[in-house]
Amino acid sequence: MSVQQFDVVIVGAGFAGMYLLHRLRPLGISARVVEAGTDVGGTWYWNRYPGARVDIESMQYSYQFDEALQQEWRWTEKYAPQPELLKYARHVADRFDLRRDIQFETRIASAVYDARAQRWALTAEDGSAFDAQFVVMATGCLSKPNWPHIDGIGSFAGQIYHTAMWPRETVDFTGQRVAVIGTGSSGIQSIPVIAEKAKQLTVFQRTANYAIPAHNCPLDKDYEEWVKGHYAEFRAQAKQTPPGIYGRFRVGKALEATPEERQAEYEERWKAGGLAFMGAYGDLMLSKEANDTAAEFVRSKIREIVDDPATAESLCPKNIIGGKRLCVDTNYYATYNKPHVRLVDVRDKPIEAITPTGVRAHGEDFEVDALVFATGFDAMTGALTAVDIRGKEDASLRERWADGPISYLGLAMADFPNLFTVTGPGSPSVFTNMIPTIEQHVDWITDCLAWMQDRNYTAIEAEHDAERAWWEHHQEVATVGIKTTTDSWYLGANVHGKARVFMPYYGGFPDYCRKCEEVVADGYAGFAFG
Ligand code: NA7
Repeated sequence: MSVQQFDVVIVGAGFAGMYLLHRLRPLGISARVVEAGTDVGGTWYWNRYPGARVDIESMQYSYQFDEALQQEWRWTEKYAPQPELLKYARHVADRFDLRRDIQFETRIASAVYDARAQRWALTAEDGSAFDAQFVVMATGCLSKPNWPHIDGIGSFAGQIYHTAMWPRETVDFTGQRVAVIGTGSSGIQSIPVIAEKAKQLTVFQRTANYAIPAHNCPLDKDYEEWVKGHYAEFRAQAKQTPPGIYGRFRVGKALEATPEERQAEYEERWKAGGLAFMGAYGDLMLSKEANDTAAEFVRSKIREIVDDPATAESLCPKNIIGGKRLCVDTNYYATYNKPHVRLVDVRDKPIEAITPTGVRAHGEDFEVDALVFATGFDAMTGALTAVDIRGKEDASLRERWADGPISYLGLAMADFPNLFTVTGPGSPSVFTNMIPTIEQHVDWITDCLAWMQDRNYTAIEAEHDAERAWWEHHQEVATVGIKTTTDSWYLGANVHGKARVFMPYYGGFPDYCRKCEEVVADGYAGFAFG
């Protein structure tokens, strides 16, 4: 196969890859997006499981780079379901004529830097080869599925699914006995929908999670009009909040409120629904005692909703609220009131094995027709280390990150010149509204390439000192408060054998953006150019 040459190869055609391609075109920079799937959409291409839906309101979870796009596109629901999100991604691809520069069904396997030529050689699993001056990994934070280490996983004779690799064909569970393993966001969204069809549903729960009702509904037309009439203002305000989401975030302390005031505040937020629940007080993630007040409120709701006291108790999370990512649900807890739905708590006694007929746990054989793994992702680093990336002097990213990642601003790594990561470890990414965060990174990378073009620079590399200093700051910020007291995918704790290092930047979107702007104002401080 002949080697295709470009200025930039972008890996991944999700929201990041698509927007980057669009931004590079006016600069006259030749770019090719290489995508493993058959279509654009990234997360929303792969995660087609029943009930998959965004957990940030659609009016916010959307691009803002093009005014006509954000005015003309119409979401139908408060929280868009996966098919609509995929439709949106496809619409953007068509609207901006992106497909002609995207190569689908091509999974990059390796990227090797030639320091003399200052170019990258990329090879795909199918043998396709690319030669590029720059590589941008737009591979997403939650894109490498995590399969648990359970004996006999390959022996199951029925249908096996992973929520993050859901088939494109409709899966019909009507009349089937189904097991779901995992109760993170994907499990919590899919369980109620699977329960509607399945004859019998058994859920294997290792860690109970907090879920706040979405109260999803058709998008209110007046609200849509109001937002569209004030989009610029609305987006600007969102940028000033730590998660980059427009909403009510209070700074007052839970511990300074009376029990009655707290109850009223939590009730109001429960009724409003969604992730904004954690915006009730400023100290919820700073003090365990404050956190307990919110956690206990949610536990009381679970006990109210779930009829069987033993099941309710199992469903009550023991961790702090907000340690793992909060889930946003529709009928999750109430699903356990259905007579054909059973919860099996595998916290103290892990699943013993997958057998040809089902799941063995607690010495019991649970016979099922279909097995759904809702076991999440090798988050933040998984999709990056899945590619054999070799920088200067054959430095391997996989080896460099064996004890946990290190990156300058989540954008670039020392010894890996001309390589950028969109929303990489060390950037706020998953703590924020992903699309605006992606836009911020893509704008930064594009501006940087334009700046280099103007000065005839051909190589850029993060400096070791800057990388180390940023990483130290990032780790320091992570330990402020109680976030890291819970095992979570933020820490890599969900993946067997993965180093335990906190990965997303916890200092908030506004501070992070300021830092990125300062770096630019300082002539790209912390980067060396050649
Ligand atoms: P998550 O949130 O990582 O959830 C995965 C779930 O799978 C979680 O409940 C895990 O329990 C469970 N799990 C993993 N391995 C096992 C084994 N061996 N036995 C039993 N249970 C297991 O992934 P999601 O896909 O739900 O959501 C990821 C993000 O996507 C989400 O946070 C949103 O941002 C969107 P554990 O908690 O590790 O004990």
